[in-house]
Amino acid sequence: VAEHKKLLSDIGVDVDRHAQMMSMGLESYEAQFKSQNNRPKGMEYFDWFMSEIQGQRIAEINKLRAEKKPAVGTFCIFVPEEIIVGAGGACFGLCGGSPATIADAETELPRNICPLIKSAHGFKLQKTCAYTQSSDFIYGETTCEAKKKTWEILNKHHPVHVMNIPHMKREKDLKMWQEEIVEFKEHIEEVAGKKLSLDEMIEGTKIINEKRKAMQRLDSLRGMNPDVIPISGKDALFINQMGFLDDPRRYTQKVNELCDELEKRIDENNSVFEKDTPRLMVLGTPIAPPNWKLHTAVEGSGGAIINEESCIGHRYYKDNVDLDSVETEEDLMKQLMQRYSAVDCACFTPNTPRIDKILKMYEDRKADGVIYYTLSFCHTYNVESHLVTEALEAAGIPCLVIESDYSPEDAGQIKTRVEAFLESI
Ligand code: BJ8
Repeated sequence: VAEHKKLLSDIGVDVDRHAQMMSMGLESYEAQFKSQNNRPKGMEYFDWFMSEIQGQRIAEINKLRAEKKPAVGTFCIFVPEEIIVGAGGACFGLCGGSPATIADAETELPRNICPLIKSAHGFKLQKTCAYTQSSDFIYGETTCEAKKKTWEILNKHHPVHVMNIPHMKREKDLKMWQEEIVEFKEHIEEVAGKKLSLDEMIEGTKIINEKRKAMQRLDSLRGMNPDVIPISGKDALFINQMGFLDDPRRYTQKVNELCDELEKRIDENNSVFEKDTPRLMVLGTPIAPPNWKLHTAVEGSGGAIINEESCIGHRYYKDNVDLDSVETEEDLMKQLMQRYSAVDCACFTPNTPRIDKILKMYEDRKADGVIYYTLSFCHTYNVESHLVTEALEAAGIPCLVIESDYSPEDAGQIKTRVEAFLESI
């Protein structure tokens, strides 16, 4: 413990404040997760990971840094993590799901922007996220206005590398995107102090492909069988959240082990929910830990969440990089661009493939309804909800729209609305 405290202090963490934050987080996890019935045994690993979330994993990342391997923190799924992993480094999501840092952030940022950005910025100002403190640089992107402008301020406190993500997907936009990926690779080479070989990058890509495959497997086991739901939505969400922090090889192995268990549960008809529990999909903005408010409300009101069409969810793992035709570095950069440009974030115009995908996902999963969830002041997802709900209505799909921030105050109101929705379907 003393050694770990020293590491935290060496990387600039405010150790006392961090300890308070961690004990609040662990208490909340204990109350919301451990109390669930009939959890798969494979959740033991993820419970352990939670207990070490700012412990062993932070030590592992800093060991890599000592070997001059890049450590990159991110808030967005456009980061080409294959390149970082190919360089032997670590790519991880940064803390940005807690209300406890927002007041500090508001000393530098306006109040009326999305809570994810404020929470993340506040973690840097407070120095209470050991991941942020462990990163060589933060990956920023130009997806929404609030993020784009926050990078300029965050850069005063921590190095930020901004990648220009276009807002349309025309030929000329995709060409620019590919150039941005090349530039990102050069930045990683600068941090690593060496050139990256094609083989190294292919190896990194294979590791991340395997990780995404394991997440796709989990997605299909939890949501595609109408008779048995072998894991709660809350546990599955947590596994997806941890995918942004854990070592990708170990994570892949643990998710696959859990999936083996879920397959057996399905064979044995062992569901964590009672028969005829309404099966809901969640659409929308990222759900960063410890923001478990929606899942707790739904699953505490007699519903089951079987999928998140979210960046912490399906949008992150739905596509792999096609390596079949890759012979040169340029081929790989093109495949990376193609894979990342298939991400259907609401920052794009038009974004119709997202609507087609949602309708198909709903049909494949034989779901009973959807919740369109957006963070307050996320204009892209909020505005896009109009076209999405219109398409859902035309298809006769019940939908509840929820806009919320990180404060606990609306938890009761959300639960009441969810209960009424569940009764209506
Ligand atoms: S790919 S959704 S992770 S940008 S920060 S857009 S919630 S106002 S996080 Fe996002 Fe990448 Fe898109 Fe996904 Fe809205 Fe907030 Fe902006 Fe946000």
